[in-house]
Amino acid sequence: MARKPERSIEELYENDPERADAIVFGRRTGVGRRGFLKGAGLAAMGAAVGGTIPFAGRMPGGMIPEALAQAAPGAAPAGPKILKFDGKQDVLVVLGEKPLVAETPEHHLDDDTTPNSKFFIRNNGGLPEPPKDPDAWKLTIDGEVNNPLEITLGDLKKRFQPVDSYMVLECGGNGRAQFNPPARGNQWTNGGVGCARWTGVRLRDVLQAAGLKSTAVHTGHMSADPHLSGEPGKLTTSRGVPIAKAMEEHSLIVWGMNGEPLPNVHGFPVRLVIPGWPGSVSNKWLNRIWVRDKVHDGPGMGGTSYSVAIKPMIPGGKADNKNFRSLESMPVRALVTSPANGTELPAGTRELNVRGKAWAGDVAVSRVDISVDFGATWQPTQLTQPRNRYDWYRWQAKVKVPSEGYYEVWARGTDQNGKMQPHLAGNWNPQGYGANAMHRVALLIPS
Ligand SMILES: Nc1nc2c(c(=O)[nH]1)N[C@H]1C(S)=C(S)[C@@H](COP(=O)(O)O)O[C@H]1N2
Ligand SMILES: [Mo]
Repeated sequence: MARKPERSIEELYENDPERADAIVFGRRTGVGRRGFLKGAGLAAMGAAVGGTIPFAGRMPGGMIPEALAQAAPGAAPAGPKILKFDGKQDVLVVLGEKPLVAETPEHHLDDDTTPNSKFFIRNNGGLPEPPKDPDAWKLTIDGEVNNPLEITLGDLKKRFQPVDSYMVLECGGNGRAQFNPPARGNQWTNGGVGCARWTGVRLRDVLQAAGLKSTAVHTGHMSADPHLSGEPGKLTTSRGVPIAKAMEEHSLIVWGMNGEPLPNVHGFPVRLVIPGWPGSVSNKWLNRIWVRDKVHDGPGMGGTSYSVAIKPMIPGGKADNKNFRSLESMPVRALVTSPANGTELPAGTRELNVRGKAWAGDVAVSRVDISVDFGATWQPTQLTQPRNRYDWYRWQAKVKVPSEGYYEVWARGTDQNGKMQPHLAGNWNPQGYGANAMHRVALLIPS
């Protein structure tokens, strides 16, 4: 690789500070960034990225180093708020308190299987009171069926064949913070995702026992979590899927998460896991599946909810509901889980191991490539095949760097259809779905 003259981050900012500032602060990436810039100034920024950028000549114009999108130690007035919650390690970042929403920082997704103690939380309402006798919990299957069922969890476990499966659960809004202008909703970075081993029965087996009528076209999922308004019986969220997705062998009704009963916050005693699609279809605290003769219309269905624009719309503009379709399979995403963003490596490091995870909704991941020179050159990584369908892929690579300085590892997943992650979130929509820009991790090798 040809060495280009080195350029400092200060210089980058000096050329056009207003524009640089607008780029950094035009997107809402977290707490305290503006305070950090104003208070600590350019010197701190230089220190934050280590002063020199060996591949600066290959940096796309106006690109702000990832290091600036994170709080510099000691400089930010307020860092991310860490969740304190029974059963959770102190690693989740709070995105909302009422309802409770918390994401897992990328480097805490380094385990092959995400432990319950690190699994992200997305609630739309309150937490229901956990039942004393979970096996007495009742689940109703009704609507377009020949034999409506009312079955206890205890009977469900006895009557149907149990299944165990590693599956990714990802919030439909994962990546939302990448949108510019900002999209409405929880500002997920990349951590609205986890991969657990789920234990349950196939939804298909249960629907078949109820006997689907020929008029059955969609499911509607109902849950016991109380609405934030306090209004009794009002549903917080009630999503559903076309019958074909419900009948897929991987769509499960589960009670076990990584060998334990579902924690209350994840839907105790029973929930759906409908993999590959926005996490919202996987209703927690499940008490009824209403089989419908039309697309379900519960809260969270229709309009721009969990939907993406069919024809691109003007970013920040007014949405035309007719131009929206429900988001089904989630887009491809690769995450660097080690090293962590902002890691200072030992002086003299010239080669490092990089690893992470990747998944692509309903389809396979065909490759993950990484770059340490701002995308000028890419190298393939080694993919470990999933343990079963809908498990995530684990990937790893060794990369070389030519000198000390500030680097970014960029990771880019490609799915089996050749669809690749973009540099920036595309297809803007008001509620911010489908953002899957490449993950970037800042690294510093001191001299
Ligand atoms: N009953 C109920 N189910 C729900 C939700 C909810 O608020 N209530 N949130 C959904 C959303 S938007 C997501 S992304 C996943 C999150 O699951 P988790 O909190 O177990 O990680 O649950 C889904 N199931
Ligand atoms: Mo979600």
